[in-house]
Amino acid sequence: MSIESLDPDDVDAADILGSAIERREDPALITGEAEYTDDIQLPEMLHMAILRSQHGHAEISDVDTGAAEEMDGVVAVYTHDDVADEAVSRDGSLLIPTGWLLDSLRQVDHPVLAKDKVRYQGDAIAVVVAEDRYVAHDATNAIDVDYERLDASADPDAALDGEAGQLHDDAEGNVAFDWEIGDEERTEEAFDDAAHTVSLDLENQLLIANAMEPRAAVADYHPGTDELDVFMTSQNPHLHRLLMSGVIGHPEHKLRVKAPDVGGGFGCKIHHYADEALVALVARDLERPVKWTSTRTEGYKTDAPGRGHVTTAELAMDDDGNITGLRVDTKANLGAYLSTFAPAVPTYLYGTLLSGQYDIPAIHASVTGAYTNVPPVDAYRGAGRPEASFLVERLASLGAREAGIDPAEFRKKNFVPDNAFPYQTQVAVEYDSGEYGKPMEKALETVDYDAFRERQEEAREEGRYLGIGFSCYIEACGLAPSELAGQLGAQAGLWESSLVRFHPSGTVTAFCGTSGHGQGHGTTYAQIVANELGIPYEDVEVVEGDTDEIPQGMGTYGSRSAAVGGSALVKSSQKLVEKAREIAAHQLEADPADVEFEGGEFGVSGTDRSLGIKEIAQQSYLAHDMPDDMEPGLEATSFYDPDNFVFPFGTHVAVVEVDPESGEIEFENYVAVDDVGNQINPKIVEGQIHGGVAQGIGQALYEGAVYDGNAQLLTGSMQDYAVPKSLHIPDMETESTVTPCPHNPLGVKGVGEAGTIAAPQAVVNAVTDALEPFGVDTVEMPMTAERVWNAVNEQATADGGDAADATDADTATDADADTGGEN
Ligand code: MCN
Repeated sequence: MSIESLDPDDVDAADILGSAIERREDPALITGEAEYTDDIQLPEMLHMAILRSQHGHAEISDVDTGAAEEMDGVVAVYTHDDVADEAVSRDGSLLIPTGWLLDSLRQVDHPVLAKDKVRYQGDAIAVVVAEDRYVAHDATNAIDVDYERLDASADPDAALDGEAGQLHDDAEGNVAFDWEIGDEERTEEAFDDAAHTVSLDLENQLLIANAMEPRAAVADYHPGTDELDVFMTSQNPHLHRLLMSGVIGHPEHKLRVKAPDVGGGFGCKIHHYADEALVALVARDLERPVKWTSTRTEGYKTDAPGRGHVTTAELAMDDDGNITGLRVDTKANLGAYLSTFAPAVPTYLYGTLLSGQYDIPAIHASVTGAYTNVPPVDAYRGAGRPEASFLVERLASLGAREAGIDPAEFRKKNFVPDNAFPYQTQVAVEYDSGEYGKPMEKALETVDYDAFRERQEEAREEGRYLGIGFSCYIEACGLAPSELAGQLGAQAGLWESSLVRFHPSGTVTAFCGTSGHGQGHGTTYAQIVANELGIPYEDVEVVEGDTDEIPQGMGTYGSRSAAVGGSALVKSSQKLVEKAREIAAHQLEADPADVEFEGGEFGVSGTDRSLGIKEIAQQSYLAHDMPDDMEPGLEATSFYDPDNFVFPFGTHVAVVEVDPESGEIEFENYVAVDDVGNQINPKIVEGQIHGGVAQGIGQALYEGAVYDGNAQLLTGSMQDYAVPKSLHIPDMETESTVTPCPHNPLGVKGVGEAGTIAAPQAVVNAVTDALEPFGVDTVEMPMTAERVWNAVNEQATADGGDAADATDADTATDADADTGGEN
């Protein structure tokens, strides 16, 4: 089912919340009217380019900038010592901080410009500022760096084994942290008593975000006032302002960070990088505006990649196929330095989701964070939760196969029961609400599961291999409350803030501290505020992404904006209505308790006296007739700090056909049934699912950052890193169920990452289901044709056949018999 967009004019005001109205931001985005950071042109603006390390790991003995400085058009060249400033530095370096600490964390210095060592290919060594972008880039080539190469590794296992050499003096053995969650002893017992166990070695590969717009920044310093404006591709301007203020030593109240239109982020524009701080620093130093725009190649080398897990996971079951235990050991790649949220991603965003949708009585997970010679690794769409969901759902399919139970039935019998909510998992978190059977049933119906299994049998007879894969995912969004986040190591609160302001003429501006970059907040936030205030949708304008306009904020990531930002807007709107109610009561000569508010009108109960909220707004600014001691004006600010995370869930099902002779995979169908609580705008929800699934399919089939033995990136361009094109993504059938969140005023859960979290394991499970007759139970992502072909042939060789026989239908049928038939 595809949802049809509605013209807001055709929707009754009372129905605006929950309607699939078209996105108001799209006309500007698709007609070139949007203004991205690189579109900004300021008088006298200079351009910055960054010289980056060619090597994955090397000592630097000398950086000769002489020739670059001589070049026409070059205004300045900076190296480590030029930007060091004792006032704001440790050990003579400006350092990039991390925003999340763990007890066992070994923090390491991350200088803005490398001091005497580079630790990944792309590490910044020097910057050139020139009159022209091309001169700046050319001049970086004229800088001579003396490198002495060191052993390097992009692989966390190898780095922990000492194959990468020692990256930092403060992190012996390249161990960034050791972390665990769950009950080890109980889990051991569960495995001792198990009737069936399965084990899975898996790699969750490194992915590069590939936002359509590369990272960029323009900084403009005003010496007269000491104000420094930074326009940048940010998902969280207030957080960037706070961190940058510390890094470059500029007072926070004189630093403005504004995100103009941002062309996608997928996580990679959350973090504080050295690059944007350098733009601000040199603009202040030169007292001229400076622009830096990452090239696509630079982005591949420096945008924080995500995932990067090497894991062994085991599932224990009793005789009836009930899951009794889960044991996980993960090595997590953190890259060369700690990025902003890096320590949280493979720990609290991962380990706490390992119960999946299942009632698992014993879980234990240990995670070792490894420093390696790749760019600092951090959140990429899903961040920790896809890794957890992938592992749990792969094990669920393997467990079903081992226990001889249909994979859908196996899941259903292990779901957390509907009456168990709120459900306390064995990995710290408490799920808010859920009815896990509902999306599963809807998905089974949509794919016509029984008929599929019959078709699959028939197809196998004809030598065609169809497969179906399930993914019953859970995610956690809106990390909260702040007190808990603080106990877990966050160095910031995770509330959200909003300001709702009536103008005297009755229109409204709603400011929110989130910072959308493609999610349609301009539309959905206006729906929320219009609904709360009972005014027309087109009378509400939404402003985000500017520290000068919005009082405070935490930004957009972790699918938190609807649940946390949206709730903050509700709170401000409600405060505003309460003030308006008092003004109305005063002017209507009634007790406020007798004044009811509905559809934008304040009415005195039992009478026909009423006043509209727009009229009250006007009165509040005229201030000619206000209640005693009440201030003029009609606006309200709120901070909303949630009681708990929200836990969206769903079932995704991929149906594929695999050609064992070529290893090619074709989609027959993809069904997504998601439960994101109440939906503010079902069309936007559907769009988020589509985009998210596309990225999840990207991970399953195409994407992956590949480094060689010297930690040189081999997939450093769109020629080599396969971002899926629209033709690679199947038509999807999207459906939903609604289980409202019980603890936020909108009853919403997040949707921005759901598809990315759900899709990879649906596809892998479908491929392994298709190849079940060949005894193939695992194929590493990305499942290229070569990997699939190899999996078929390696299994055939292991079974005693030869590779040539593997794709013979008879061999397949024999293998089918050997492995006990259908899983
Ligand atoms: N929404 C809704 N009903 C719900 C939940 C959400 O109508 N029950 C709407 C929201 O109002 C919002 C959109 O859906 O307009 C996404 O909301 P939410 O799930 O709160 O996620 P965020 O807005 O916080 O967005 C962050 C999320 C993340 S973490 C990544 S990564 C991601 C994503 O959003 N990156 C994106 N979606 C993206 N979409 C685009 N186009 N570009 C990116 O970079």
